[in-house]
Amino acid sequence: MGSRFCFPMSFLISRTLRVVPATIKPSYLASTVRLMSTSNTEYQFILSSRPDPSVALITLNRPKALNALSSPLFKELNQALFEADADDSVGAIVLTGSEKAFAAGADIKEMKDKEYSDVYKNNFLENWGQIAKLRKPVIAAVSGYALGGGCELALMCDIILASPTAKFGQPEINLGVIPGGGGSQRLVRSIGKSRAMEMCLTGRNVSAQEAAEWGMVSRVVGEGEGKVVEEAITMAKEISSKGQIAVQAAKEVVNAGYELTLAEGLRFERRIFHGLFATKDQKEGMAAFAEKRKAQFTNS
Ligand code: CO8
Repeated sequence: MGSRFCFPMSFLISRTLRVVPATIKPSYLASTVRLMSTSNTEYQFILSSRPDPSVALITLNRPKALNALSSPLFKELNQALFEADADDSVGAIVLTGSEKAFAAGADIKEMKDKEYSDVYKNNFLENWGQIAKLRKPVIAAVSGYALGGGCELALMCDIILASPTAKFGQPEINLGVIPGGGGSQRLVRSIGKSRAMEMCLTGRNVSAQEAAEWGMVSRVVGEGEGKVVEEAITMAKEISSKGQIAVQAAKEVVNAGYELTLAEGLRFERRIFHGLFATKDQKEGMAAFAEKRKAQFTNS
């Protein structure tokens, strides 16, 4: 099954090796990256590693700007996501930031002097939503600020785990604009109209606990530096241990539920369910249950 990413060949060929800045605070994340990185590519604004052969960990890494999302950062992020999605050994992807900030929004300093003609003509933000098109599941591990584009980036992921320090918000209203990365649309579907309106119209930050009560995040993970990332990696490993065709199918049908009527969605789910009977993993999974043994999926 091919990726739905569409990158010009020149972009892939012209990627350059860059050195990770030495300013990263020694932490669980940094040590994870140092010890377990298997990626050949080094980046300036992100870290990309494999904490387990089956898990890609991508860490936003602009600490001085609280991981503000810039065009160069998104270029690197899309490349790392593309590589992980295309890597057969990877079953799931974890996206995280720092303890202080998952991401404090789109880079306001990059945007402040842009004109309508620039943003319209160059289709600003068009490539900032690629993460939502991946076939493999993406888990956001959020600590600290997830504001504006940072909140929207988390919402583009399939599962959000939050540390107790996480703060979600859409403060664009304070800048004279509105969410531009799908926040207004995904929030309505995630937490309902009234709460989405409150977030978009007041710009108020929502705590991790409140976000969990509202169903915006799966759960709040116990305290401690790196805990939420550890938990996300454990979850990613668990997902990777399943048959990958069924995993991708499950992601596809859940996402289709965003777009379809109930009748259409139910029909789509049933058709995909039927289709899985053509896979060896279905035969193996059901035989293993009947024989009281662990299934050995071959992703075929
Ligand atoms: N853009 C650029 N720089 C930023 C941003 C940002 N969004 N957020 C923080 N920074 C920079 C600060 O300018 C500061 O830099 P410097 O040291 O050079 O002055 C540094 O990061 C540290 O920030 P603070 O000193 O402000 O740190 P505090 O702990 O005092 O405050 C806050 C932290 C509350 C997070 C504060 O920095 C803040 O309010 N940031 C802006 C939050 C915001 O408004 N975000 C929304 C931006 S608009 C947007 O996201 C549009 C979305 C478009 C779609 C994106 C699709 C993915």
